[in-house]
Amino acid sequence: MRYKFLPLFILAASSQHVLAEHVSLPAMSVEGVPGEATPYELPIFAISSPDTGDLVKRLPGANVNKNGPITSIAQYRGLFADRVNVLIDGVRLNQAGPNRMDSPLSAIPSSRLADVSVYRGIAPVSTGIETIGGTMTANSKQAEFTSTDEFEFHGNVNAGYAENGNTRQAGLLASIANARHRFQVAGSVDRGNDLEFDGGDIDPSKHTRDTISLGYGLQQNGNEFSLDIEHHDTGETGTAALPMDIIFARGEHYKTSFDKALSNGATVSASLNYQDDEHRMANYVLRSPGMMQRHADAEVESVGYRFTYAQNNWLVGIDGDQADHDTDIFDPTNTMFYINNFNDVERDRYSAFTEWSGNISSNWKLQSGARITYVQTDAGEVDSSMAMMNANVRTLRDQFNAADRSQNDTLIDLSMVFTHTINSDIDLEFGLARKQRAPSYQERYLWLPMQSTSGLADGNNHIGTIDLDPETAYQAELGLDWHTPKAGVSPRVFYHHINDYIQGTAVPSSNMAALMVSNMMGGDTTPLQYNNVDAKLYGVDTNWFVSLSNEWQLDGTLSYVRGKRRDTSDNLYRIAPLSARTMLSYVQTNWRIGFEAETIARQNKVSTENEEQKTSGYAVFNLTGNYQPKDNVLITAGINNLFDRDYEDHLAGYNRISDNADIALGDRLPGLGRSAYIAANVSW
Ligand SMILES: [Cu+2]
Repeated sequence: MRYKFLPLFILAASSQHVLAEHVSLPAMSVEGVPGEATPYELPIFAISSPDTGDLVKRLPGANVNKNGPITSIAQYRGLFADRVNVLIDGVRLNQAGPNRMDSPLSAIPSSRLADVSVYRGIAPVSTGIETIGGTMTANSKQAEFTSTDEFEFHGNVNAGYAENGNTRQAGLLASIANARHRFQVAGSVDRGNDLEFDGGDIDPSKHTRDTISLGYGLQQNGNEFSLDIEHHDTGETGTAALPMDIIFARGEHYKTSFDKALSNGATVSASLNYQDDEHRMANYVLRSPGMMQRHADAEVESVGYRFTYAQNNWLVGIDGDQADHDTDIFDPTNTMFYINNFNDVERDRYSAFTEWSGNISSNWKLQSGARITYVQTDAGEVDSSMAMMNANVRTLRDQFNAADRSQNDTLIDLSMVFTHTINSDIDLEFGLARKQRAPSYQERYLWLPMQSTSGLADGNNHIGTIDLDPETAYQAELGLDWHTPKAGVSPRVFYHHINDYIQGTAVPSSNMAALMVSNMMGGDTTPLQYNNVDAKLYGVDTNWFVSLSNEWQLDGTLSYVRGKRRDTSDNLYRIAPLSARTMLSYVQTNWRIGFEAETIARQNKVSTENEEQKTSGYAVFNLTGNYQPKDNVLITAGINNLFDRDYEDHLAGYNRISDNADIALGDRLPGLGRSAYIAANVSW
């Protein structure tokens, strides 16, 4: 059962009917609202953007760091990038790009999306390895088995247009299935020109992306087998907050899984996935290069696996993955030039977990888990053509190549979440956890001062520290779910105490070679070096709804997080400001209109270490409507940023383009201007 706020409940019921395959419309009576489900799933919304990140932003406590139109990096309660475990169709993807240009959320276009969700608060250990910043999931639409031997043809097609950037998107799912076999094909096309704001154009912010996938499923006597192959291809796409733009990011993902129900009531599951991705980025195709033309070629190859055994209240499993990364930088005007940015980098994880969940008394529930993980990282020797002429590059290269680059970490995660039912309307939740994360390969192996920083986009050159320690977070959570048919609210208060938090700190003056090279590479005289520091994050987030009458509904979310260093008086970098979404809806059986306010506070608690700029508060208003002329047809339309408000999203990066006529170099990138959109969704 899902906790849908009343207006959204109806919207979700109607749109899900359209989105799901041949499922009869759920009854619309609302008698008692079930408690909040785990994970908290977002009712599917009018899709006005190709970016799944724009839906993630609607989850309580969640936000996205946006380095480009389809390069959203998930943020949850102030932690982002490698700290948040994002599962796309159940798989944690690795990124070819050392700056997350191919972020996990970019792998799933909104036109193919079935749902996005977040495990609110402490993520169960079974949801992944390294879940220090929680777990989010995004799943694509899947065809279903039918109930007879007869093969049936079903499908879903949707297409949308948004005025801003002349954005076009379409997605398709078609299937032939009976009760035993399921064949499906899915695909999508996304195109968009440079986006506009009240003061001009955001250059470059065009995007292009195609995906296609083939899937087969077999079910028989309680056993289920599936095989999916996905090809995705992002073409020239702007990332104005980063030093280069995407030329392409493409590859194949393979996934197979097998589930078997045993006669003793247990279930065994096994899955295996493989990905092979390649990526090129350049600073001279979608922007003018300034002094130096550069492009970089990056690739990742990875294998992941998972076996679980579930019986009664117990779940035990082993899982892991192994990833190989390479990135090289070139100069198109000088074939002799090269830099091994990352050479033959490996990051392998081996993990085992156990989880127990169930009732410990009539009104107390417990979900508890423990996980142990062994992380092994290593990097090959590096070189650069610059080492011949430049003694400092030579020094950094020789130091790196002489160092012991092979590193091992053992991580232990523990979690306990108690839910206490006070009465049918009120649940209390209390959780405690210890979660760990091993350093990323960028944090360890970035040997030359550069900006390959997993999408930080702070403009600072960074260098790695090979022997960094893992981060250890102690997390506490207190929550309330109050839910009646007429109103509901589910606030959560949280505190994270993080030891050895990994953050760039000033490169010491003793490291002359790094300081000199940093000055040469983009003129950053104050580069940062990844270091273990101490941090804390705390805050509150909630969703809520009130049904004012049969037709008028009010609902929203509110998210607040404060992130601070504990070893200095500084703040953490790129923390979402206090944000609220409030929607007033008028709901009828087959149509609905909503008026939404996004109110965002200023962010003046910024990181001095990362030279972060403050932002002002603002409010943006959106108008949205749905109309369902027939059971299987849904039309959505609306206008985002109705009053064409000019604003700066604190989580957008800074403009890195010197030849942008409308935005100064180093200014924060503006939020999108007004955009009217329309989309249609048809199922059969
Ligand atoms: Cu890239």
